[in-house]
Amino acid sequence: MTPRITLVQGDITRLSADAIVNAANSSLLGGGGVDGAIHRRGGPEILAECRALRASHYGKGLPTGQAVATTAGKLDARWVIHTVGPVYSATEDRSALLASCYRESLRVADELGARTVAFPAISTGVYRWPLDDAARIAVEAVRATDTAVEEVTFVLFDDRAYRAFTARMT
Ligand code: AR6
Repeated sequence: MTPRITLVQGDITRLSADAIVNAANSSLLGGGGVDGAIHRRGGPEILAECRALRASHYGKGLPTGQAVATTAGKLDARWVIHTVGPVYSATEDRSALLASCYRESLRVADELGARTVAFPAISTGVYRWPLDDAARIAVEAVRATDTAVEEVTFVLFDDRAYRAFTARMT
């Protein structure tokens, strides 16, 4: 099955879902953007689990395009799924890695038994991926994934991102 897709404009840390996806970096130790917001609102429990995951599995960091889950701390969710988007490159096509973030996050969601998953627009902030292209890759990747997840919500922080995703939904 492929999930139903919903678009919402707003702050992903205010959303309620089984799993909320974080646009993390490979250190798993937090950062700015949506990553900073998730750790701030979710509280220290999330970082503690990230540190433990680093120690047990990801000493060299979580590779780009992969995903891993922790508790959601104080967020209104059961899990946070951390994925590492690629930094945009104008000279190298990294779109398979961006698609992999969505596919791998949904695979982890399936392992957890999550039925509702919220995604931010991965790589479109600090990692500079052009919004229109990122929206196309995100929607195509979710539509191409066979998953038991029933609903995917893209939570777009601003109007520009919301419009870019809306344009890809037709
Ligand atoms: N809710 C939803 N979307 C948000 C929120 C929020 N609270 N805050 C920002 N966005 P970014 P990246 C949007 O930079 O490009 C971090 O430092 C934002 O407007 O968060 O994947 C990590 O630690 C943009 O559209 O993630 C990494 O080092 C989108 O989320 C690096 O940034 C993604 O922007 C990852 O860069």
